[in-house]
Amino acid sequence: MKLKIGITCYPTVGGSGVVATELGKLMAERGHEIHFITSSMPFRLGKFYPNIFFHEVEVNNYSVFKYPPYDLALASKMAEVAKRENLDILHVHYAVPHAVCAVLAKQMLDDNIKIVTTLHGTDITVLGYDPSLSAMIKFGIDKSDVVTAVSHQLKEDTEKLLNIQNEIKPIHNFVDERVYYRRDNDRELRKTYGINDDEKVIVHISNFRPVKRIQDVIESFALIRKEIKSKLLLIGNGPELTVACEMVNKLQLEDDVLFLGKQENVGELFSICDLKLLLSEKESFGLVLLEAMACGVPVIGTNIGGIPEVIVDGETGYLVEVGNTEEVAEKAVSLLSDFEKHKRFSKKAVTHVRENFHSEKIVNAYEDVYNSLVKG
Ligand code: GMT
Repeated sequence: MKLKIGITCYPTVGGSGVVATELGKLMAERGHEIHFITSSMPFRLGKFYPNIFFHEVEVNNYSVFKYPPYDLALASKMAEVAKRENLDILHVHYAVPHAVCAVLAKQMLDDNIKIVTTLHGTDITVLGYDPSLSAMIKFGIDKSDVVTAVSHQLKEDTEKLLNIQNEIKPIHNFVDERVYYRRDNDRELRKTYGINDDEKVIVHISNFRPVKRIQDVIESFALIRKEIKSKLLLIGNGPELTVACEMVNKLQLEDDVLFLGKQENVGELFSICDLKLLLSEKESFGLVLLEAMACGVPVIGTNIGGIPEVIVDGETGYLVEVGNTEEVAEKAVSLLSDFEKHKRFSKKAVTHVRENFHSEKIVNAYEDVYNSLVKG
C-alpha cells in the first residue's frame, strides 16, 4: 500500500537529519509520497524526486513575542499539510519539540493520523535530565503511536529515565551504500592535501560539541604520531573548534592536523583514511562510525551509549574507555602498523555494515512500522 508520510527533523543538524532525509528518499523510491515539514530544505535532499515535497515552517516574529514561536508554527504547518495532503503518518525525529508538535497537530485535526517518533539521543541523554522538559518529553513519547530508538541502549536509557509506558522499538541507523563505499581516488586526493605516501590518515568528523571530547582525539593523535607517520583530518564545525585549534598549536601539530571544515562528500574523504576516531562521552549510535566502516575504514570508539552496538571490538575496530587516550594510541598503533591486520579489519568493517545496517533491511523495518499502523 502506498502511503503519504510527513517527515519532520532538524534538517541541517548531524546524523538525525541525515537519517531522516535518507529514509524519506528511500521511501519515495519505494513509491510512497513524502512531505518534509521542516524549517529549511533538508541538506541531503539532493536530486529531484517527483514524489517528495518540502513544506517550509515559517515563524513570524511579532513584537509581542519575546521568543519566535517555532513549535506552534510547526504544529500548525503539520496540521495544515496533513489535512490538505491527506497524510497517513507523521514521522518525527526527536521527541522535543517534534513529537509534542505532532500530538498538537493531531488534536487540531481531530483525525486518526498516526505519529511515529524516532529518538536519536540528545533529546533523552541531555534534555531528559532537565526537569523543566522531562515531563514534556515523556508526554510526546507516550502519546506517539509508535516510538523507535536508534539503539538498544537508548531504548533502555529512555525507559529508565522517563518511566515510559509506551513500547520503544530499537531500529538501528543505516547508510546508503550507493554513497558510502571505498573509492579508488586515494593518491590524487591525498596529494591535494599534501599527504605523503608513507603517512597514515586518521579522521574525526563531528559537530565539535563538548560531548565529542575533541581534546581526547588530538591528544590520542599526538601519541600515535610519535610512533607512526600520520596526519589527522578534522572535519566539521562547532563550539569546540577554537579549543581544538589552540591545542593543535600548543602541541605543535600544525603541520599534521588538517582542519577541513564542513564537508559534503565524506564518502570520498573516507576513501583516503586508515582509521576513524569517535571518543565521545555520550553517543546514542554514532552514525559516522557506520559511514567510515562502509568505506572500509576501521574505527576506534568509546565504550558508551550505542557505540558497542556498532563496533565489533577486535574485528571492525576497537572499543576504549572514555578519556583513556593511551589506550586509543596503543590500539591505533597496533592496527596501523600491521598491514594484514588492518586489511582484515577493513574488510570486516564493510561486510559488518552490509550485513547488519544495510539500508534495505532498516528501511524495511520502518516500512513494517508504517504498515502496522495503517492496517491496524
Ligand atoms: O551527535 C550530535 O550532536 C548530533 C545528533 C543529531 O541530531 O544528529 O546525533 C544523535 O543522532 C545521531 C543519529 O541517530 C546519532 O548517530 C548520534 O549518536 C546522536 N548523538 C548523541 O547521542 C550525542
